[in-house]
Amino acid sequence: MYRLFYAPGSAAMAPHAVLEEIGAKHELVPVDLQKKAHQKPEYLKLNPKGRVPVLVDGDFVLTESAAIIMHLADRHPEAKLAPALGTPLRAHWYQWLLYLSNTLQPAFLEYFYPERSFPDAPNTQQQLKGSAERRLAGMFIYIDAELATRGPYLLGDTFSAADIFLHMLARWSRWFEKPAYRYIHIKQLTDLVKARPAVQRMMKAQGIVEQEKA
Ligand SMILES: N[C@@H](CCC(=O)N[C@@H](CS)C(=O)NCC(=O)O)C(=O)O
Repeated sequence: MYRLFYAPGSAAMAPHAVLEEIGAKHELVPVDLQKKAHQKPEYLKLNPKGRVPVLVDGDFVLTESAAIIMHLADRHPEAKLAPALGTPLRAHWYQWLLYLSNTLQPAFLEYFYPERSFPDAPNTQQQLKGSAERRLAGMFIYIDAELATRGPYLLGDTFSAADIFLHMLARWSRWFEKPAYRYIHIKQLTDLVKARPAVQRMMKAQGIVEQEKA
């Protein structure tokens, strides 16, 4: 039985949706970020970085949302969330997951936590948020163009856990001047992901209500 330490709407969305896709038995353990539960000593023993999500499987502990979904996809190949090892499609799966997690995700973290870079400079924090949003807009343009030629999924006709990760990141942009769902091919992909019963179960369990800027 897996245990997933999570906070609603956080980087735990993708691992949670993957657990639902797999149909694996799992327990959700809420971590109250408002109450700083992620900074308590017992939580830091699990994840010294003080972040959600954490996946626990017996004695095995895994952090980093992208690593968690890669591991789950490998352990449950029957769910077909990753292409076969050693194939060109698998290589492109790595390419997308790494791009999403090492380029888009850090820009989102700058957007959400600008005070960590500039603790005593509110104006500079605003500039950093603006810069993160602009850089993310460039990334959305790139992803949308890729999807236009090779969609509807990141791997063409093949749905994978990378699409679930993109759906999570796209949601994080919902208050941007131009959110990810305003890019036609990204919207097409996220609509397909949202229609999946596993993703709907994740959203419901996390109490996430879709809010899209008019
Ligand atoms: N690279 C990490 C980032 C995790 C992360 O930053 N999670 C955020 C929520 S989306 C968090 O725990 N924030 C609490 C904090 O940083 O204090 C991952 O993908 O798991």
